[in-house]
Amino acid sequence: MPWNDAFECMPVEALKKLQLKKLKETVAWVSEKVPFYKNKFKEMGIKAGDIKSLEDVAKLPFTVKNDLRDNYPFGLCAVPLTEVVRVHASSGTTGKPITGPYTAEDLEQWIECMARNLWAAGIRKEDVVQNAYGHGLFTGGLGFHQGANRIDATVVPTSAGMTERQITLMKDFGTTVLCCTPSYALTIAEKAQDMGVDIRKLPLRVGIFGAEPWTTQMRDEIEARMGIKAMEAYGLTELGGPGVGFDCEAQSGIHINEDHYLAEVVDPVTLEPVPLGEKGELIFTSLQRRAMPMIRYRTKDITSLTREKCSCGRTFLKMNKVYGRTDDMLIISGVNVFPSQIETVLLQVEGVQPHYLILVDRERGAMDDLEIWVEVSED
Ligand code: DLL
Repeated sequence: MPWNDAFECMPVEALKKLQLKKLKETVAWVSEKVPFYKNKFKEMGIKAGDIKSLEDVAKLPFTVKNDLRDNYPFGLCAVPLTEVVRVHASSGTTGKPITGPYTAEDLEQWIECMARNLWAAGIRKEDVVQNAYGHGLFTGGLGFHQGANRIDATVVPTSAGMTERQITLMKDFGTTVLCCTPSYALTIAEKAQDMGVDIRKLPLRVGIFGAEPWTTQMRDEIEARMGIKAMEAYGLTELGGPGVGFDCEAQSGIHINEDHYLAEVVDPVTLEPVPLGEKGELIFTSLQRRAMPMIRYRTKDITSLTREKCSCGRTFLKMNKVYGRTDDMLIISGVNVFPSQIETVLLQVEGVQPHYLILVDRERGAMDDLEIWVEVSED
């Protein structure tokens, strides 16, 4: 049974009606409160009343990371700072960070979404949750902390790093759940091996991993090495951090919290919507966030959406694993290549560790040289 079946299992028609109501409210809210959107809507001749169906979202302008940078720190806020109770941020690769402000209601919504994520991974009051996501401006640490609190589990906020200590505490405290990035999970697994600790023999039974792209091959690797079930968390600072999507026991896609986020996939070049099932760039409109709502935010994440009936009973759309980012894509001799495709092939080779380096050399003019350096296992 989901954490909140009234929403998570809502019949699709009712869910769409709810989304439309919330979309209208959000559009009205930003056109009144955020000069950036007010001006954009004016330029494009859009009025809040023009939104009559969910498809009308396509009439709205996109928002991109640069819009957040240009309006740093609080230019896109729809409320005065006195109404903001928390600010998270993510470091951009260049220049100013991206800010993520929350009102008290936004925080409550986030906690609810995180509780759904943890609950779907089978976490209950009896669990000991070692939270090795970074605590601080990054949304992972506090997001998981509050979600685990909401379901009354025991939280151990180790934060990321000090890997030996992670393993010692995992043993001493009888940790049953590990939350961290998938790459850090592998670092922990390797360190445990060096320390002569067999994680598979510890009480650890599930991990909730996210914050970076990882393939199903990597998930299998983590599950085998740690003897756990590896579950997923997806989200981004601009939309409130983790809690945008999570996978369930079926592990067949990431359910999007559709009562809070309206998802679309568009062709990254033409920006035209693509049908369900086709790959493209994932776009989100927040439906309830009030401090800094986002209209058609371009995530740059490449994936596809499906609305198949899920064995868990949830009706929420599922997104496939993030295939790559439009900005990670390499073009090798004219062919689009994502690092995840290389990873999928590498991890089928026996003796290869999931650590690799991709070198693209263009010194030979028209010919691209692609070299892959891999790490091999000790034996
Ligand atoms: O990574 C929030 C988060 C924390 C998600 C903990 C999950 C767990 P940012 O630092 O703003 O926020 O980075 C967001 O990370 O656009 C994706 O490219 C990537 N990402 C996040 N989750 C996943 C995932 C957090 N499950 C960016 N799979 C996003 C693939 C992911 N990529």
